[in-house]
Amino acid sequence: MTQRAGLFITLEGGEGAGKSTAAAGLAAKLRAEGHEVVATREPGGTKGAEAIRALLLTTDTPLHPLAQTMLHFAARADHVESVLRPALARGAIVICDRYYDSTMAYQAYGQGVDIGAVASLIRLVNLRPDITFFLELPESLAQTRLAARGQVADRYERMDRDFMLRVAQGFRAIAASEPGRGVMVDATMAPEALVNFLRRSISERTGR
Ligand code: T5A
Repeated sequence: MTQRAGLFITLEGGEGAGKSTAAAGLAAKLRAEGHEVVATREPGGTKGAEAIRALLLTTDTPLHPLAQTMLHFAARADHVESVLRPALARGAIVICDRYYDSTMAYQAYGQGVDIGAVASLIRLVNLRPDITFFLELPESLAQTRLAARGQVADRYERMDRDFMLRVAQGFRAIAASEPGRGVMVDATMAPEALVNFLRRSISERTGR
């Protein structure tokens, strides 16, 4: 692991758990305090990675789960080397909406790709978050939120309930295996309360 001046925060969770809303609120709060914040997402965050995102999320192109895994890591490699590492080196706070725990939860736990293979790709990327917030929301509430938002369902949003339960189990297993960085979050909180909780946790864990 390379030394860095910045702080790397990731948000994880199932569909519609409120990650994007919480990430935007947290970024605004930290910026108002005077921090340089880079708010980004995966898959995506660079021109190349956004192109890969389009391929991954469309339902038009069937892709084997192992191919999806490698595409997620191809996008991630570009994002890490072009955006995340430089931002952290200059001291920024990076907030990333999904990161490699999503590949472990969705492709390994959810789609059955070998856990050891995903772990190898995580080692290859070699950039560990300082804090990962795992947002947990009962599936029925997530469905209500997504229905209210009313967008067309992508490749993963079309998966069945059992898949979503395996993904949730994956996130819980990752959080339990890395208590130093993983924080489970009750995502039923209202947006403002949730952002305040995240901000307090960062302060308690890092002193920043
Ligand atoms: N994926 C991703 C993999 O399979 N492997 C990988 O390695 C990676 C990186 C990405 C998809 O790719 C998969 C996972 C995903 O399926 P995406 O569009 O980025 O696609 O999907 P999500 O990250 O799931 O984004 P969503 O927008 O669907 O969900 P969010 O970000 O969790 O939820 P958000 O904030 O958009 O909120 C959803 C709705 O709920 C409301 C919002 O206003 C919105 O309408 N809401 C709340 N309501 C009440 N209280 C709160 N606290 C609320 N927070 C949000």
